[in-house]
This record gives sequence, structure tokens and C-alpha cells, in this order.
Amino acid sequence: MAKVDLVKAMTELDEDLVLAEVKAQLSAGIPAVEVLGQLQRGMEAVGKLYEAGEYYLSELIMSAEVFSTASKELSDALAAGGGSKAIGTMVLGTVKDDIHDIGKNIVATILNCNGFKVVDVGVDAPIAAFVEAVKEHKPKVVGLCCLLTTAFDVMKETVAAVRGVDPGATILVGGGPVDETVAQYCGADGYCKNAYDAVEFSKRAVGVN
Ligand code: B12
Repeated sequence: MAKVDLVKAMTELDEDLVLAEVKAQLSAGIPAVEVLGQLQRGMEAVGKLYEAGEYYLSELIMSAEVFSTASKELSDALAAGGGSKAIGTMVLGTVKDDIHDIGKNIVATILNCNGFKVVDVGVDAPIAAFVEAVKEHKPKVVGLCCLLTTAFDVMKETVAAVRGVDPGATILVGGGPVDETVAQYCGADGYCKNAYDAVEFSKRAVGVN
């Protein structure tokens, strides 16, 4: 039987094939994190096709649906790596004007599985929502998710507002187009390229190795 290319199946939005291959890879003992990585590369390819004008908004919406369905298959396997002891709190949200939430939800799931209580302020979250959550929950770590370059400025304002309330909190940023330069521009303490880096960074922030 020919080997299925999961990245290609995700890029081509072939939901049945994606689901079947995710199940097959998990049954074959491939780590969930590796399967997730392939799905994510497929999503990046979808984004590039959209940028090139080959895919339209309908395909972006479809990609989100396929990804969400497939990642439900992965959630138990991803959760299996975690412990149960709470080691810290993270306030997490997607910044104002941005409604992308797939990556944020993965970060929330994986941090949760690794002992963090995650307070999710949702998507298109006003600066005040982050500020109020920080006042109420006093998190050691605050995570801002942003996938739109047009929302970098509001992310910068959000970082400044959170610092105003709690200068000691570690602020992390992430999401497709975010990188180290963007983190510096926004005045954040760090950038993480994926949810596992976010766990490592957050653990260091709360003094756990
Ligand atoms: C799916 C998708 C959508 C879906 C979102 C559905 C949903 N529920 O989230 C829908 C169809 C709604 C959508 C809408 C739009 N989208 Co869109 N979308 C995408 C797409 C294809 C995939 C994003 C995704 O989910 N990736 C998979 C996840 C798992 O990856 P991730 O988010 O990067 O998350 C990982 C890491 O980044 C990190 N991470 C994520 N968040 C955080 C947070 C913290 C704190 C940390 C530490 C780490 C971290 O960990 C995650 C897991 O490892 C991207 C393409 C791309 N390359 O990103 C475009 C993309 C982001 N979209 C884009 C655009 C333009 C739009 C629209 C403006 C389109 C339109 N004309 O309406 C709207 C914007 C709506 C709005 N106001 O927000 C552009 C943005 C371009 C830019 N330069 O800003 C992109 C890059 C596509 C492109 N190449 O043109 N989109």
C-alpha cells in the first residue's frame, strides 16, 4: 500500500484521508507531537496557497475544520504526556481584532497537560480582558497569540498594559507570523514557535525544570 503523505492530504483538505492517516500513525506508535507537526505543516501550506491566490477564504475555513477534527483524535494522546500537579497559572488569549484560535487552543491543552492552570480569555480579546484576568488570577506567565501582522500593534499595547498591572509576569507571544523580532517589538519576554517550547519557557518562568 502506498504511504500516505499527511502534509499533502492536509494541504489538499482531504478530510477522510487526513483522519484515516492520523489514526493509522497513532496506531503505528508515531508520537502525537510528530503527527501534530505534520498537520501544522499542512496548515502552513494552506496559508501559502491562500497568499498566492490559489485558495480562497472558503479553503481557509475548511482547513480549520479539518485541522480541528483531526486534532480531536490527537487530544488524548497529547494529554497522556502530562502530569496532574499544578505548577503555575497562565493567562492566555488571542489579541484584539484576531479570531484565530486553533494554535491558542493547542497551547492551552498542552500547557494544561504539563501542569499549568490556563485561564483562557478567548479570541479578539480586548486589552481590558487580559488586564482583568491578570489582576484576578495573578499568573506567573501571560501568553498572547496573534496571527495577523495588522494586530502586532495591539499586541504591543496589550504587553504594555499587562506590564503596568504586573511588572513581574513573564509575557510570551506566539502564532504563525510572530518571531523573535516581533517579540522584541512588542516588549515581550519571549517568543515560542510551538506549544512545546511554550511549556519549556513557562516552566523556566515558574522555576521548574
Ligand atoms: C485556519 C486559518 C484561518 C481560519 C481560523 C479558524 C480558527 N478557528 O482559528 C479563518 C478562516 C477563520 C481565518 C480567517 C482569517 N485569516 Co487566517 N489563516 C488560517 C491559517 C491557514 C492557519 C492558522 C492555524 O490555525 N494554524 C495551525 C496552528 C496550530 O498553528 P499556529 O496558530 O501557528 O499555532 C502554533 C504556534 O504558532 C504556537 N502558538 C500559537 N499561539 C501561541 C501563543 C503563545 C503565547 C505561544 C507561546 C505560542 C503560540 O503554538 C501553536 C501550536 O504549536 C493561516 C496560515 C498560517 N500559516 O498560519 C491563515 C492566516 C493566519 N490568515 C490570514 C488572513 C489574512 C486571514 C483573514 C484576514 C482572511 C480574510 N480575508 O478574512 C481572516 C482574519 C479574521 C480575523 N479577524 O482574525 C493570513 C494572515 C496574514 C498576515 N500577514 O497577517 C494567514 C497567515 C494566511 C496567509 N498566508 O495569508 N484564518
